[in-house]
Amino acid sequence: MARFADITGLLERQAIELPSWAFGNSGTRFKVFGTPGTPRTPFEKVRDAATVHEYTGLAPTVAIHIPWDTVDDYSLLSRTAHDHGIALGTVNSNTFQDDEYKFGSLTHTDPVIRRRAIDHHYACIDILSEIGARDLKIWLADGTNYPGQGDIRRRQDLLAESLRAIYDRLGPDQRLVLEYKLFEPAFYHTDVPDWGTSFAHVSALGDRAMVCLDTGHHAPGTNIEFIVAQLLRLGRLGSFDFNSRFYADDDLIVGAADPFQLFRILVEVVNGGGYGNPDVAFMLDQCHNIEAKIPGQIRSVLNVQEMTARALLLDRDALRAAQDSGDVLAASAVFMDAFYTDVRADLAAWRENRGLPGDPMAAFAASGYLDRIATDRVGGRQAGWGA
Ligand code: LRH
Ligand code: MN
Ligand code: MN
Repeated sequence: MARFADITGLLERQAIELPSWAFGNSGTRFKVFGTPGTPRTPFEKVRDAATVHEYTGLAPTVAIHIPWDTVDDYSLLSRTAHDHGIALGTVNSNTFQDDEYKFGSLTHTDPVIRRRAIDHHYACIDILSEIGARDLKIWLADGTNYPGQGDIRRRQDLLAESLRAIYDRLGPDQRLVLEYKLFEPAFYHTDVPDWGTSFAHVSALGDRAMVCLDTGHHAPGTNIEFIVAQLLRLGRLGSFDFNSRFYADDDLIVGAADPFQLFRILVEVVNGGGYGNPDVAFMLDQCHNIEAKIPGQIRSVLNVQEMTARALLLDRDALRAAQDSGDVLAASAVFMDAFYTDVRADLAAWRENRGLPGDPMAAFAASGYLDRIATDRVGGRQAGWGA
């Protein structure tokens, strides 16, 4: 196995984008529990995201979601991020909470509604230009609940047309990233349900259109690392939305439900040249419904870092030799050795060498930040739904 000292240079390259909505209150359709100190504005969300970076050195950018993070002055939001040591990243569009999109947005049969949805994406591209970020991420709630409710084929054609209009509006340094999701809120069919559909659309658009893989958006038992390998092979893996799930789109802390799956995914990322590669953005897409949000995000980026370190430590030469000689058990042993390697002490020492706290969770807890925001911020709002 590689030694930890051999991978420290690679670890330096890790950057994980945080979702602004992780810092706001969120919940299920049964209850949204309020948390003292919840950000009241996008500026306060940015401040909290910067705190995660301050303690971990892992999260230099924060994604925004429009209209949840609508502000009068995006340059000011961007400057605020810079003042706190981070930058704004991906702009997420949102056509899933307005009444007019009840039957679809980019796939709607009414050209007036489709136009409105396209215009929303144009507004997002303008924000992207203003903040100097690269990626427009599109996730659509479009779909139907009942067989016969919509014309599946026609909706694909309308989607292709709408995406073309959006893609053609991008600047030369901007990308369109299309996220897929198997189901929810539509329960019968979703217009972009899987990687193949996303791949078909982005391939038709052009080189700057990519697929976003949200780890929570598959059927149970799906071999996600296979999809990772395939998309990297095809040069279309644009980004990850990391989170973990037990049942549906749970949006739990990445690496919490199935650390081994996260390891397997990261092994494929490294194998396929996706690690340290600016074309493949690592992002979180999570909500912290019952746990504290900032430490929830700190825990999450640390989980990704730990599994990345283990994936980088994998003895690829030994693995290849075992694979090529048909030694199934030796191959499995090499693979599992890397997975079971406890890298926490090495990572702590490495952090301290870089002037970061060896234990970011403990250092943050001792900082008093949560008490301060609970006192200073009164009247926080929900992260997204209804915000
Ligand atoms: C959809 C999704 C998508 C949205 C986010 C809030 O389930 O994963 O990425 O933008 O949740
Ligand atoms: Mn997502
Ligand atoms: Mn999701």
